This record gives sequence, structure tokens and C-alpha cells, in this order.
Amino acid sequence: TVPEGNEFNGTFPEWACQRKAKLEHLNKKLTSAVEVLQEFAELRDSNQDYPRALAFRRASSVLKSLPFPVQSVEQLKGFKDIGEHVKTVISDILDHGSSSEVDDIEKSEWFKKMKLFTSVFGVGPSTAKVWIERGWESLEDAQKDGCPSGDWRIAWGLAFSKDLNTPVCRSEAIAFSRIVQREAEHILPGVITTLVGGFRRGKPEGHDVDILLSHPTDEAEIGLLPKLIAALGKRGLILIGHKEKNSFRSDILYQDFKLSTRGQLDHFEKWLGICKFPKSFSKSKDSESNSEVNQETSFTVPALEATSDSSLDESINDLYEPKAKKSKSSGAIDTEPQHVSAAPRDWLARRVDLIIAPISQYYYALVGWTGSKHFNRDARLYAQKKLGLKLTSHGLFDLQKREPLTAETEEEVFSHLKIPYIDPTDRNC
Ligand code: DGT
Ligand code: MG
Repeated sequence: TVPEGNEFNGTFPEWACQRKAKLEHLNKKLTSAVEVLQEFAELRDSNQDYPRALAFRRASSVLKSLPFPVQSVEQLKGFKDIGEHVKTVISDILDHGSSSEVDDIEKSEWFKKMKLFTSVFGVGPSTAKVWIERGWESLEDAQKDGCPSGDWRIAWGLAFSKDLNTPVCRSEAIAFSRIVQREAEHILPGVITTLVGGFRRGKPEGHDVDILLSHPTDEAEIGLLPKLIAALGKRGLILIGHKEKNSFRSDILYQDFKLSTRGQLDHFEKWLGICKFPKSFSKSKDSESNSEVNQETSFTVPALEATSDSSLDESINDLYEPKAKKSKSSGAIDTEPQHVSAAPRDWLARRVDLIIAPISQYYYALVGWTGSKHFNRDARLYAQKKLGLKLTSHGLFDLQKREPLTAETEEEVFSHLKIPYIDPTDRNC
């Protein structure tokens, strides 16, 4: 029997951050269509908080958590996050197999170009629009211009767009985080290294590798990042990148929520860049070893433990043999990407984010950097509206009492939020 939405939705949690959303769910065809509408709205209006895009995001998040495949729009009666527009799209798909509105967007040249241009590191919707206005059709057109905006991210992003647009697989992310763990442990014994982002949510691939670092002793993490970057450089793993200083100020945390959420997402010290991953990191791409690695979903990278994949261990160890070749270009970072990309090479360019959090903020940083993006947005709005608390990647703050709610585990973050703990693999809302 087909479940009636309206008999079920009485028990359906109102907020996305209260619901489980697995990567694999029962309404993929519908969510991918709604996500096209969402992406189109985000690109067109260049404002991530535009209500139209938000409405699509909310609708697809509900569809991801439904315990049944939608077979009729009747089942969606009473779900306040699924509006008339989305219902029309869903009924088109249920009745005809596709939605003409979605198909038209996907076929439009403008949408294709916007997606292509915004896929470049450092290029957001407003830059992409400028490129379209200049009549550029392809990434080659942008490359011909040299460095179109003087932004290092765009120059390097364009030079390595082919590599960077090839998804990073799980074995690469694991191999690289083990190296980061090894190097960081050498510099700062007891360091905590955690692979975050989509990989912590169980995704088999991603667009980058996000690694969060901390240390059980507060302030011990100070000074780690420059040494870590130098160590990775010595191993020939750094192509280009920039450090951002810690700009955290406890006094700004109690300011008006809207004011302080504008602009930067957080104030941690971090390194954003492009690394050189030996091609051997991705050699265990075959399904057998990938399924083994896939079981490690929520993890802090264990120190120097063998992986379940011996070929991966070998390629990591290659970097540590005395005769391992060390790239000369790694010490002095080149600011001219063009000639680097021309030579044949045994590595792939990969986007990496390294984030440093003091232990007093670590569990909030862990939640923030695990995502998903919609999980964060929803949890922040929920905390503000339901609890009068301000949630960021730095902490949870009582705006009235002007005091922080500290957490010593990720579970404690959820309990402060009065939400049952949600496993990272269930945060794919
Ligand atoms: P991916 O890499 O395409 O598989 O997708 P994700 O989910 O790993 O997304 P990504 O890498 O853009 O960001 C990882 C998570 O961290 C995501 O949920 C949003 C969050 N995040 C990204 N950038 C920032 C930032 O600057 N500050 C904070 N607090 N969070 C961020
Ligand atoms: Mg990521």
C-alpha cells in the first residue's frame, strides 16, 4: 500500500537538521530535478540566500528524508516545504518521466556556461556572468586571456581545470589525509587530524579534500600550519596555496546574527590551495578496494596504521623513502601556472583545504566542516529561531546571556541543540 503523506507527516521532523538523510535515498530522480531548479535560481540571482533557491533546497531536503518513493503528489499533501511549483515539477516527472521546465534549463546555453565557468576554483556566479558578457564560450577562451582577474585561484584553477574537474576519489582523500596526519604528528605529537566535508558524510567522491586539525591542549595548535605546509612542500605535494590568518574575535560573536553571517563563513586559520597527488593515490579505484575503504566513513585519521589497501600503503610509503624524488618547485611556490601544466607528470592537481581549530572550538568546527551545506544552514536557522542561540563553526552562543555553550564531543553539540545525534552519513540533506 502507498503511504499517505498526510498520515505520516505528523511525525516528520520539521527541520532538516532533525532528520536522517542518507546519500542513497528513494527519490533521486525527483531530487535531481529539483536541484537543477535550485542551481538555476542560485546562479541567476547570485545570492545564495535568495528565497526561491531556498524553497527548492528545502523541498529536495524533504524528498531525501522520505521513507518511501513518491508515486503520487497526493502523498506530499501537508508537507509545508513542498510548494505548488515543486509539486507541478514532480507530477510532470511522475506522469511523463521528465519535466519540460527542468529539461529547458539543462539545455540552455546560459546554464551550461554558468556551470562550466563556476566549476573553476575561485569563480563565483558574478565572475561567470562577466565572462559570459565578454562572449566567452569555453575555458579556453578564459585561458587565452591569461589571468583574467589577477586572482591566483582563478589563474591556477584555469591552468589545472581538467584535473580539478575530475572528481577526487575516496582512496585519494584517505591517502592524503594519512600523509597530513603523519607530517602533523611529527611536528606536533598528539595532533588530531580529521577528514571532513563530503568524505566524512560517506560520499565516494568529492570536488576537494577538507582536513580539520586540532590538538587536545588549547593553543598547542598555534604555529602548526606553516610548518605543516613546509613539510608537505618538502614531500613535493604542494602546487600552490595561500594561508589565511585566524581572525576569530570572541566579541563579534554576540553581534546581530545577520550582520555577522555575511561574508566569510568562519574565522579559522586555514590553508586553501592545490596539491599534487601522485597518480598512485587513485589506483585503488576498482570497486573491490573502494568498497573496503567505503566502510571508513566517520573517522579521525589513525596514526600510521596500515590501510586496508596494500597498494595505497605502498604509494604513501614511496613518499617516505630516502630516494623518493622531491620536487624542486615545491619550496619556492611558482606564481605562473602556465608552464607547470605543460610537462608530462605523474600527479594530479587536487583542491585541498586545511583548517586549524583550537580544541575549545573543535567539535563545532567538526559539525560545520562536515556539512552538508544545507544541514549547516538549517541547523543555524533552527538554533536561532527555536532556541535563540547562535550556531557557527566556532561555537554555540547564547545571545541574551552572552555566554558560549561548550562541547567536548560532537554528541554534546547535538544535545545543546536539543536534537538527537545524527551520524555524519545521515547529514546528506
Ligand atoms: P564536495 O567537496 O563537493 O564533495 O562537497 P563538500 O560537502 O565537501 O563541500 P565543501 O568541500 O565545499 O565544504 C565542506 C563543508 O564545509 C560544507 O558542508 C560546507 C563547509 N564549508 C565550506 N567552506 C567553509 C568555510 O569557509 N567555513 C565553514 N565554516 N564551513 C565551510
Ligand atoms: Mg569537500
